[in-house]
Amino acid sequence: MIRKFLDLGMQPLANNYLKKKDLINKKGELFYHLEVGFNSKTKLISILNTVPSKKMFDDNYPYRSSMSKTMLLSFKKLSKYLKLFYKPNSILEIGSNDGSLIRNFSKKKAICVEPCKNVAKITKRLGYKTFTDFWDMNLARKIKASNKKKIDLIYSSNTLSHISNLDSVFKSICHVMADKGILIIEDPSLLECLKNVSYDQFYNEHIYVFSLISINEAIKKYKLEVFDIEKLKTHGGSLRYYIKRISNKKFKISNRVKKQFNEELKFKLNKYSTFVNFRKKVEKSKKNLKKIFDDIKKKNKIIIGYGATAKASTVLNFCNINSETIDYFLDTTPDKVKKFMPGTHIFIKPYNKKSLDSADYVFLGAWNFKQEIFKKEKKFLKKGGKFITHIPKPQVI
Ligand code: JHZ
Repeated sequence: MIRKFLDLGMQPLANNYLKKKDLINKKGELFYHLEVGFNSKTKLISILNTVPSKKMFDDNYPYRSSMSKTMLLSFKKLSKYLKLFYKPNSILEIGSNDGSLIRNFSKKKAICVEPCKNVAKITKRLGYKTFTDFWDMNLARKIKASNKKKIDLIYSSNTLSHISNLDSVFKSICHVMADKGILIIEDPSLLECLKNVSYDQFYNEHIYVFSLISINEAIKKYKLEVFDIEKLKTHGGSLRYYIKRISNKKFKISNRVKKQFNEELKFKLNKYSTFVNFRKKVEKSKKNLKKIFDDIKKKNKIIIGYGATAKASTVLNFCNINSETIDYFLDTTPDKVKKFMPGTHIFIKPYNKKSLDSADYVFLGAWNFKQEIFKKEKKFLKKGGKFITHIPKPQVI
């Protein structure tokens, strides 16, 4: 049974950046009710009203994983380790985006899956075999038919949590994965999300926010198990799950798996009451963030946003903060700039080094890249510029 614990209000699609003509015509902006619930049987945390995949991941999808050095470095490091340790003869990436990970592998060994045609074009152009379909059994059959052997290594980061039918996800993976193959998935960690009060991890694309407990429940009926786990700093704290078939005795279950289980149980991620407490923290966070913005605006200071993220869209729409408070956002993504933030209609300017000169305060939309951004914006900080963040609690830094 799914019990609701959080209501983040009516929200626009978090990656639906608007053109000027969309604002004038008041067209093209779809809203949905963002509610989040806990399934007491599966221990899965999910949004309650899903938006059809085709509406979210269309052929104008703007997100590019290569926009952050942190992510490129993380993918490079992982690729090196995988090649050295697992020596895969074949690798399949589900949700390959602009190829930030797959570029580290040989074109002969790799297969990409990316449903957004505009994004898939990038890996195709680079010479990688790319399927522009959603991940399901039909595609798994198509891939199996086009390959002589089953796949050694399947990798998916920030994608499986975006697919509502998890049974189809894992069944399709089992269909193409070799008996001794491994599956590695990477997604934001529910534990870190709760610790950081990062309620902005819940939005239309994040249908689930996984924990080890819930992943384990979801995969066991497919005779799969997690044999290792890595805690990552990326995306505000993620977990990288190493999964194998239970029948594959080549790898032992690492102590790290037990440790993570115990940590999650200690935090009571298997109990509804934990999430009710979380809701109270979210309400407090909203109140305090609004107060920070109000106090700054009373002093007639200029606030801009940094990183037009899906998360920022969720926070601002939930807290009713719009273009009256934030003058504009800065972003490096070509498909986001010169457009308007969903719902709040804050303009997005292309980033350039001088962009921060006119701002007194900068709202950290990409708070998950705080270190990378602070390093880049030393000059702004040195001259007394301040950042506003809501993670782990609303504050001015
Ligand atoms: P970032 C997206 O979420 C959507 P978002 C998706 N659902 C998901 O799960 C995650 O990604 C993985 C910009 N930026 O990664 C680039 C700068 O401008 O936090 C991006 O637009 N300058 C698939 O949108 C944004 O910030 C910089 O120096 O919440 C970061 O978006 C840096 C570092 C980033 O994901």
